[in-house]
Amino acid sequence: SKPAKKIKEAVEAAAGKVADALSPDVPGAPSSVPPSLEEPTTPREPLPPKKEHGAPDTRTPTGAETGAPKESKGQQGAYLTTSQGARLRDTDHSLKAGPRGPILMQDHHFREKITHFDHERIPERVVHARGAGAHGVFTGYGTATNLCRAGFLAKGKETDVFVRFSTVLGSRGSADTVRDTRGFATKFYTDEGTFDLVGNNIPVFFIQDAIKFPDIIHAAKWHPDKEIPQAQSAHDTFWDFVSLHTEAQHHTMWNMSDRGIPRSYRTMEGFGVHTFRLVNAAGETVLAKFHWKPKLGVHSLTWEEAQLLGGIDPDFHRRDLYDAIEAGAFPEWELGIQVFPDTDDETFAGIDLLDSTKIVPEELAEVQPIGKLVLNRTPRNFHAEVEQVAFHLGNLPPGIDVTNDPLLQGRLFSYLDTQLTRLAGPNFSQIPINRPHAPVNDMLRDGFHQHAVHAGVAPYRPNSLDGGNPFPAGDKENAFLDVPVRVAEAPKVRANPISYADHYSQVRLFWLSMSPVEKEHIVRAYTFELGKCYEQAIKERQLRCLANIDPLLCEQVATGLGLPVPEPTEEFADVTPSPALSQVGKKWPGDGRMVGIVIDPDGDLEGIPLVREAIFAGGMVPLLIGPHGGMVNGLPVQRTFLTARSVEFDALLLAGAPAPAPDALPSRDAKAAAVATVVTDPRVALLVEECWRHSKVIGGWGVGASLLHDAGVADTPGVVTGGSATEVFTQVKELMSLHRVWERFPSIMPA
Ligand code: HDD
Repeated sequence: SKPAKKIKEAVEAAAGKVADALSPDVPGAPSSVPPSLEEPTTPREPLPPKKEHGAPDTRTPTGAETGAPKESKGQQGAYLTTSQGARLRDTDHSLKAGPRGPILMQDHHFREKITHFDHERIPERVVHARGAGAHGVFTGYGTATNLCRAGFLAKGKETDVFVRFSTVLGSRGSADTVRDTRGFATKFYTDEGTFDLVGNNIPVFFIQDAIKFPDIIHAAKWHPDKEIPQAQSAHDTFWDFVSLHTEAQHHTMWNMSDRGIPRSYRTMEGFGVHTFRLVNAAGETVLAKFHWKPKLGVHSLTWEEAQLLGGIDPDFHRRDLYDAIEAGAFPEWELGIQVFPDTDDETFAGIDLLDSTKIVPEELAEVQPIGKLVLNRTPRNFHAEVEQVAFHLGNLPPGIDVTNDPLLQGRLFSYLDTQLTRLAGPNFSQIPINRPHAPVNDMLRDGFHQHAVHAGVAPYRPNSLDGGNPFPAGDKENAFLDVPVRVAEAPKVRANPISYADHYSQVRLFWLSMSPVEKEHIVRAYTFELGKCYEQAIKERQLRCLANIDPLLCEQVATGLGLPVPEPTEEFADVTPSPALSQVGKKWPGDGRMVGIVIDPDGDLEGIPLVREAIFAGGMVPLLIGPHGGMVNGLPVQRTFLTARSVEFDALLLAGAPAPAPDALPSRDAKAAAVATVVTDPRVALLVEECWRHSKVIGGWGVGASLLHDAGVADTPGVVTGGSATEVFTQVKELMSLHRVWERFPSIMPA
């Protein structure tokens, strides 16, 4: 690898004039001399403002400051007022000409209340409309300081952050658990200016050039005539596009894998996707890709769970994030970087680092941890924080710069632009959640919703009236550095580099890196999604793409669709699988996982208090499921047989085997399920059946164990029946660290 570029001299030459102007003798000693004939070269006090320039220095607290203490969550003050502070006598009756008369135009309170309500909504994001957010803290490890001068990466340095997770395709009110990419956008409020790392849970993208973004989104969102389907990729226009525009095949395979249906935001990886350029204090540069690694590991739902949750709890991911934080199981990620030498061709191991449809396998470039993120505070007001937060890739601190990736370059335009409509004007960075924590001294003025009352008379440069302020900073003042990389002398063209034409090698790499059970899921996902398409030609065209990825994959999906298997049109690339891409086969902590415990008055409930303690001690949450609410034999019930559904639990314990209640779901289906499995309450039978099918760990003792024996599952992998309540849970906990009992998931795929 070539040595990193030395660019300090170039920068110093450019910044020399400024650095001289800000020589150390002068700052900190501003004078109040009147403007001279010359342009000031050193900062000094502006002229004193005219009296009428003075702005009110006290404000009515709005409660909108994000740093305000949690206690001020409720309404403020004892008395209701108008927006102008006048106390109100009545807000329940409009002012009318007599009790039966029409409303009077003069009812200002009525008009103010209704007008404001009429305008409560803002346009949803054009993509990533559905999301959830949380506050937290990032702590630098100091391991990146030799590569990157950004202060927030220094050892032990703590920086406030706000993270917004999202789905891409659905509207604001759509379900959380749909098959889709997830957004993972982080705002670091660093002392040197805000850094927005706007990434996804998938490290590659559908397109190589930002100019194609409207195309992929128009294809992937609902059909324009009927606005269906909502938040789905299982429809004709999506598959029409990705089968014609084959650079999308890599991202599509990730979508069809388990990564498309995460178990929780807490169990997702995050990726900055693009390659960035890092600059250290000596002005040396490297190229780097950002990775977020979740402490809990990467885990997913099963497809059936995801579908059930769409109806049972469309807010599943949002709820899971907030419940975990409020229970003290703070979600954690490590930020890591893959580092590459900043060579002229911007490639590594033959991989084009400017092509966002390619990864660099971790086996080729290790992910080096550089800091830790902990989310520890839920939003106080969803609209103020999660809805109004505005990310932008151009928000970079000194030490991190962009590259020429054409996807990144286009994003630099789009994110600023979109907020103008969404947040109604150019002053969105003054909204509390978007305010930098670094001091701001810009010359941006006026515009809709201007909240700042700017003093001074000279928001322009050069000036003499405001003492020449503000001055550009130089290297010594840690100014942002646009790395003076060489822009190739090349003709102006609408074209891609040759390397961008490889659309299949890394899709094959991903497929071959999967375990058998993950391959099985991918086959089922393609078969399901293409099975939902109407146009035969689209299915056949996508099969032709699969034929270029892997013959077994193609054959399996074609069989499921009942279509012939096409021949590949390209040679298979010779790729080395990357084990790091597989989610299966490791052990993980159980923080924040849900353990359902079925109890009934005739069950063996003696061990329950100890088991609950052990579950809490493991950082998990026990939920007692009883025949009715309130208490059962002195134990508090959190879910009833009516409100519980298996999808909420990561594991199930049975301390009882309640007899069928006469009023239990008197539907034919429920009765059939009970008969088909075992004689107990059909809703409990369904819990066991689904947990077993979804490869979750199940344990039982006493009559609970008998139920599992009667149901014929006691001797299957991941079902624990021997011993006391606490002995059963100890084994259950150990099995849960593998996430699921994948041996129970049928797969015909070879390893
Ligand atoms: Fe984007 C939002 C991630 C390509 C245009 N994008 C948005 C969000 C995330 C991403 C996480 C939600 C931010 C939030 O929570 O407010 N986008 C990505 C990633 C991409 C990507 C990882 C590729 C590597 N995006 C991309 C392109 C364009 C956009 C190529 C346009 C040319 N994205 C937008 C947008 C959004 C947005 C229209 C909608 C709302 C917003 O920006 O603030 O500007």
